[in-house]
Amino acid sequence: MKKKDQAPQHMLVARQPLTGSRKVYVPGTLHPQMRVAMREIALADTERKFDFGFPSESNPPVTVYDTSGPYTDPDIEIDLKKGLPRLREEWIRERGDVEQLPGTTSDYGQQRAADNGLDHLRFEHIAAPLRAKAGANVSQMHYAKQGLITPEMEYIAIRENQRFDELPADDPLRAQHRGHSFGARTPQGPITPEFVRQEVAAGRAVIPANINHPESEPMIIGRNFLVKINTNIGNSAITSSIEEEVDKAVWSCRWGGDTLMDLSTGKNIHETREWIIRNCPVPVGTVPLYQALEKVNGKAEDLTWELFRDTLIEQAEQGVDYFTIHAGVLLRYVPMTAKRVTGIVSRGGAIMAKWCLAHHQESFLYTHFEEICEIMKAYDVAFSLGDGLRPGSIADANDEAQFAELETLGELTKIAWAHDVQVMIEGPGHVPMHLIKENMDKQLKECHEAPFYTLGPLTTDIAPGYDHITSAIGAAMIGWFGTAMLCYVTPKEHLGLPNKQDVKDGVIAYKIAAHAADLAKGHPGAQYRDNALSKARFEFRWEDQFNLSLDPDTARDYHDETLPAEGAKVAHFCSMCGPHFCSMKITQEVRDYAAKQDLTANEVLARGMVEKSREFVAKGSELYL
Ligand code: IRN
Ligand code: FE2
Repeated sequence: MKKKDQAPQHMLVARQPLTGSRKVYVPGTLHPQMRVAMREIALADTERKFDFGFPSESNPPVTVYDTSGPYTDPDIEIDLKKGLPRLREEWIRERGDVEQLPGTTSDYGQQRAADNGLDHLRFEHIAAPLRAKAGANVSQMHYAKQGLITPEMEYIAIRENQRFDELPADDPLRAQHRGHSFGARTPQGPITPEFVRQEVAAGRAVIPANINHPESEPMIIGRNFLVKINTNIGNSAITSSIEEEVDKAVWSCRWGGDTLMDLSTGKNIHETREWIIRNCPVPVGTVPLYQALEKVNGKAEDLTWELFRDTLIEQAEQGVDYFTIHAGVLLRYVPMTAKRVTGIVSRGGAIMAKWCLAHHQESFLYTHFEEICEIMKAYDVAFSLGDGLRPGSIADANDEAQFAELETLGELTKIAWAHDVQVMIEGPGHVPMHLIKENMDKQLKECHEAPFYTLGPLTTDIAPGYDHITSAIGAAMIGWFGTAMLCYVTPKEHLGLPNKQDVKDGVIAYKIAAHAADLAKGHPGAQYRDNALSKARFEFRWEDQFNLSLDPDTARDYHDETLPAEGAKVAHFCSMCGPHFCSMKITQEVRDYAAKQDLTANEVLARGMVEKSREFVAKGSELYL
């Protein structure tokens, strides 16, 4: 047996907290047994290096949203063969509307593993899956519409607030710009559990929370909340092992991935997914059509509704939280793509287009949509209605095929909502900047404000190797306009399967886009971290500047490349300008000097007092440490 196929029992996943950070837990009020995980970044005191008699002041820690799960809590033991602690299991059972199925989640998978001689890939502790009792609907939307605030909803409210609501009103770091939210109802005060409930009931937000994925920490996708990012991982037939995929999953959560899609298409699809779901602290999505296609050996025309249905149930029982379903690719839309530069670039879209043409029939995803809803509500799987006709090039952006499909997705949204099934809508693709806004406006209108979830969009086609950047530009814009979740793109897009470094680069690029959008929307609390980091930067608290950043390791490495000495971490300059040209150092000296003289800094500059400035220069050079 090849080494590659060995079970990842002793796999090394990143376990240590991010530097300067520790895990903190905030208890619930409605549900006091609940503990909401967050990350707290400790900061150093502000010390005045100039001898003007100013006292040092302390800087309280900054709390930030944390997607890394139990991996960054050194007190929690993790065994990848057993999976993560089952955080939501009790909440789910206490609702009294589920039953345990006979057998294990993965009778199918276990059998397949045995047949293929892959016994070592069997997951050790698979609980029997849960399903809604006959006639019950276990979706968060169903509960929300009934007026019920679930523990998941309270968890989310606390999590979104990031303890910002606990800060004193006069905390100077709370100062923020007003923001412009293009009609989103970005709350100005703290987010309440009741607000979460209302947004889910109205279909404006989605909580992906399959009852068979109790390991995941509740999160919300909606334009009145923090903008989220999705990461894609998954092996293909050609490369990558289970071990690498689980490692990438944990890695993407570490850097801020809010949800994760397993897009595996190769062998061992079921086993790979089992390992990922059991060890994943964020919701997991899939495109079930990929596995269905594997089952018919890649022949799209051999797909049937029955085979697809069984695949949905198999994955729902395993705990997949949302399904990309390309139900908007209708037979009559396929010819609209004929004159495109890049035709159909969606894998799922292309498979369905081929099926429709081969049978000259309407897509079974469309004709059986109500039956799909029945499956979704028995496990609380959310729809992510796929954009099978998204543009794959700048030339094809906003064309007839794309918008025809969007209209159909709006029609399907209404059907899903009638079943109390949660829905988000997938969007493009490749779109130049001036055509982006139209996408958001049309989506809100056609899809009745269901959350938009977009792939980028890439704002130009000419930078393969850098498509995390071409797309983060579009993602920041569309996030600002109201997109709820941004699907990351890695530097390997169009070129190959991403490795760990690509995953991290993609995540960070998208965290930047999402946060930039939160700032522009005026999301309460978003600017606090910028204020804290800028203060640290201005005060030459280098470690704090690193630790408050999205990627402390890279920030530190870059700094240390030129100034590796420990002493440089308190120095009042960096190698960019050197000691004598640091604008921030000079500004601080001006301020301190002025305060000493009882003048404002402006007055010092405006008066141009020759004598004073001579004295200042002389004194400054003496004072510099
Ligand atoms: C997101 C928005 N539009 C597409 N996506 C993602 O693309 C989707 O969530 C899934 O991860 C992947 C599906 O790709 P195909 O099958 O449409 O190419
Ligand atoms: Fe593309």
